[in-house]
Amino acid sequence: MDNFENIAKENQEEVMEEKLIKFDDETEMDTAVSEEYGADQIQVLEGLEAVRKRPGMYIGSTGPKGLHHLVYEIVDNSVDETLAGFCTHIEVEIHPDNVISVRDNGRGIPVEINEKTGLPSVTVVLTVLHAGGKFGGSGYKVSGGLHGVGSSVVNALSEWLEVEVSRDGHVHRQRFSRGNIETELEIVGDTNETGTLVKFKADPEVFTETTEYEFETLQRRLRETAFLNAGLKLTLTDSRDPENIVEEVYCYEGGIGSFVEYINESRGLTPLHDSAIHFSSVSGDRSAEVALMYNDGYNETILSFANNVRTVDGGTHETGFKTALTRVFNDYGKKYNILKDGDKKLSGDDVREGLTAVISVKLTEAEFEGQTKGKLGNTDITPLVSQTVYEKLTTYFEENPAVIKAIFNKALEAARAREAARKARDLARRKSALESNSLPGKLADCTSKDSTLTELYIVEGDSAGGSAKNGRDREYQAILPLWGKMLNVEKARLDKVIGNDKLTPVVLALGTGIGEDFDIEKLRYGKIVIMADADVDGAHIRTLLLTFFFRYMRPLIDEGHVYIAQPPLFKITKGKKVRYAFSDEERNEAIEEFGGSCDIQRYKGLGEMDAEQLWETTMDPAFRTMLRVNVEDAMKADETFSILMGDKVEPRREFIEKNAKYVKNLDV
Ligand code: TSJ
Repeated sequence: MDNFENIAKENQEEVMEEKLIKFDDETEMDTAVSEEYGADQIQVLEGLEAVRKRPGMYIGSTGPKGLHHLVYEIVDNSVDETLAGFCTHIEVEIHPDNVISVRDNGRGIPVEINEKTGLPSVTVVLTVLHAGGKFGGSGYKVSGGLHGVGSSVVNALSEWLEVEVSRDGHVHRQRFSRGNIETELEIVGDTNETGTLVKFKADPEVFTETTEYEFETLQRRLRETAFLNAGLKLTLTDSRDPENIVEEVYCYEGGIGSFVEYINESRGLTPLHDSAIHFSSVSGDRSAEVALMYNDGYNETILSFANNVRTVDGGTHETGFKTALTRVFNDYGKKYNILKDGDKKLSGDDVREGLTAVISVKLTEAEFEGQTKGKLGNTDITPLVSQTVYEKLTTYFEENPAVIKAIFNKALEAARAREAARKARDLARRKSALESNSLPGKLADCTSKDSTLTELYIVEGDSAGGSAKNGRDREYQAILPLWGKMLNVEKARLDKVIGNDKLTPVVLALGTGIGEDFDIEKLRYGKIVIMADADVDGAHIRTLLLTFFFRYMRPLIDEGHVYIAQPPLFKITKGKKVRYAFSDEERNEAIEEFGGSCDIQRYKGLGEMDAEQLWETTMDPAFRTMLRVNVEDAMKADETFSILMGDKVEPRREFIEKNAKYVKNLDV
């Protein structure tokens, strides 16, 4: 706590600013509080029987929550006196037998006789149920009308309640039981001080579950009140055990700035900057105050309040804050060229990662919405909050480059992490699509399910695919035609190719899955044969497929499942004699053997062969030759792929020029 108080002291400048605003508030208040407060302004509305009949309607529950609510209702009256500028110290004590006392050093509740009722004002305050504003519309502005409608409710639900008002040189006292007057208001002494003391005992007939207060619950609430009202001193004393009287003091000159520092510290988070960023502004009868601090964690904590009441579900003030925060970051990033791409923007989540913030607004007639009334609904507070945050935070960013550098980097990192997470999600989605048991529509499967005997031919182009389908051995050979032109995706990265689902049919046909999920046991074919033209396009397809297998299905390569078909380059015919040649040498040999003057056909593509020719030359296990791909081949393909598909144009052109011959020779 010592440490924490030190942090609070470092905020001297912000405190100064706040004081100035408080003065503004006060002048506002002076005109706001009725020029001549009169007891006759108090509206007499309803009896207290209703409260005892249905206590839950007034305090929410008669359990521990409702019990503690009694204390809050009383304390709120003193806080209002603070907001009015007349109270600096509030003392709360839990006495033996769970009697509560609340004492403040404000002006003291007025005691003069109220015209309408003929009763002292203080008696009216404690015995008449006030609906809505405390003293009707005209008495108070910001301070009044916030709370204080509940003091008579507390009285009604107390076995007994005593009030002592120090005012006009005297101490005035009155006692009630279950909301009924037990003694008239009487002067019991003289004093030159002012203030109000209320002491009460919750009625066990109402709070049947428990009348025992929890120190920590009251502690939390009073500390929060201290943070929300900078400079206000609150004392909590527990004297239930005379042997062990506990007293704590809560007072924060740094207000909600200290609040965010306290939250970070109590959660063990390391702040990214020395002290909270804290600012506020007042406009007419509304005010907005915001404090924020970034830590090295990943959560966002935003606590918002309207008229010192916590708005658990946020609302219009929180919306204004979030909108402005995102805008400040993006405008700053654009101005200083940190966010360069036109489309690159930080999201709200990005700029709120590791953020702790407290938003506190004060306004007349706050509207609390939603099922639990935890959401502020006043729309006119949004622009006040967003303008304040935008202007003051932008200024702060400009004036504290070191601080903003750390914060901005964190937001950028958050954006990167989010992008990476999105990609991982996409990949996971793709993976699950790749693991489905369905087979690609274009696959002409074989009838045998014995993967030691079956072969999958991956064939370039639809027409070659058609020939392969008709020429194959249906029992053991499956055909999967691949897309036609491969060069169109030359510049695409491999992951993009996968993203485009170009390779999905291959993965589905093999049945193994990819990457970490690859399972060789699920492989549906013992041999995977890549069958493509003996030209540049064909070389590209081989390179792509080998690289893909090498990177994502490595065991296929390691265990020798991948082959490259070797279609002939020439058909040599003389009369009825036919010979296929796979190289210039073989061609010349055949010509010599046939005795010269032969008919020579050069195959430019697989599509030029009919089904029978393709079977005879390339697919018939009795005749064909195939290259089994080893790890070195695949690694070379991977390298080639990197050059071919890489971003750098120069090495790619160089490579293609240098290897033009190679490529023609099927050397992938
Ligand atoms: F209402 C209550 F009894 F629950 C209660 C009220 C309990 C406690 C502990 C404190 C208070 C309270 C009320 N503290 N300070 C005040 N102030 C007034 O009621 C007050 C004083 C002066 C004037 C004025 O215009 O002169 C107006 C008000 C409302």
